Amino acid sequence: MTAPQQSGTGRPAFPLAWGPGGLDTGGRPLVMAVLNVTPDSFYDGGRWVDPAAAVERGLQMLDDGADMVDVGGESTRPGSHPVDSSEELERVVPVIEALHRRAPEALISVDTNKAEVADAALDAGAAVINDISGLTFDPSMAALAARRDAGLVLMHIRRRPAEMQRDPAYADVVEDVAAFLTDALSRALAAGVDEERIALDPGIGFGKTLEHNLALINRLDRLHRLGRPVLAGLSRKSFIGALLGNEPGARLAGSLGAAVAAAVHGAHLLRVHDVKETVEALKVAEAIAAGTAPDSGER
Ligand code: HH2
Repeated sequence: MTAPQQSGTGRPAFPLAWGPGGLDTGGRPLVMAVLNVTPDSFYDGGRWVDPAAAVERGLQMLDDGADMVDVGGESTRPGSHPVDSSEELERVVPVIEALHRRAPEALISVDTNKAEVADAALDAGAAVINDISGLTFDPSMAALAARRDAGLVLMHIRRRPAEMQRDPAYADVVEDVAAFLTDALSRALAAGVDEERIALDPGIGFGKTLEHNLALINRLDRLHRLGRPVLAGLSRKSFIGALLGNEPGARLAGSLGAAVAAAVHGAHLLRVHDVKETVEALKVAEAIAAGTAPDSGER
């Protein structure tokens, strides 16, 4: 096996076959833009429930430099309960369809843990399934991802969102999450999903204390041993509020600090609400880590 290429911040680059040309995980972390078409997401809930507004928001985030847009129709914030698949379908399908029509080359993922919703989202133009349950909530998800040749994010979660923040405990959070993701990856491969279509995510905030979240972000590089790109969702999450004593609306600076730290510690992709600001922060961090500007010429 040839050694994977290293980026400026020392991440090994793994091939990621999402979209027609695949994604380059060898440069600065790629940006997955969050587009929640829900009434109750912890930060953008209620803002994009009108499908036309959601589509404009998606196009704006692509213009701002997003590498892909992640459309979600069910909040999985701590304490949340699942919505019916019919409701989730009604929320996400029209938005994915219209976004795909307006920007046919854009890479779209669907944030769902239900195979039925994922299937319809793929028909509507999504190419990636972002499953926050790491294939544990819906027994048909792995086979669906394989049959549809979809990209797949496998995320770690402990229990269900409704009860995940009740006394989270691990023997060793970094090793326990790595073991969960190793298992999820094996199940995906056994179902026939192409390895190059899979990314892994430690699930920041999903059944974790502040200490657990910090340890996981600090050791994102541990997941490189699984041989797949690492995605992290840190944007405006409560661990930032716990550190700064502020509400989601005031967590932009904290989120940018977290994004840069995650890049340094090994994230290949970041799931964010604030695309333009994050892309700029990552470009600067990456250039400094590489010690050279991506194009020549001093400014
Ligand atoms: N976090 C959220 C939702 N989906 N997917 C991945 N892969 N990783 C994450 O960390 C992640 C995720 C929660 O954030 P958000 O979508 O903004 O909120 P809500 O669940 O309230 O809709």
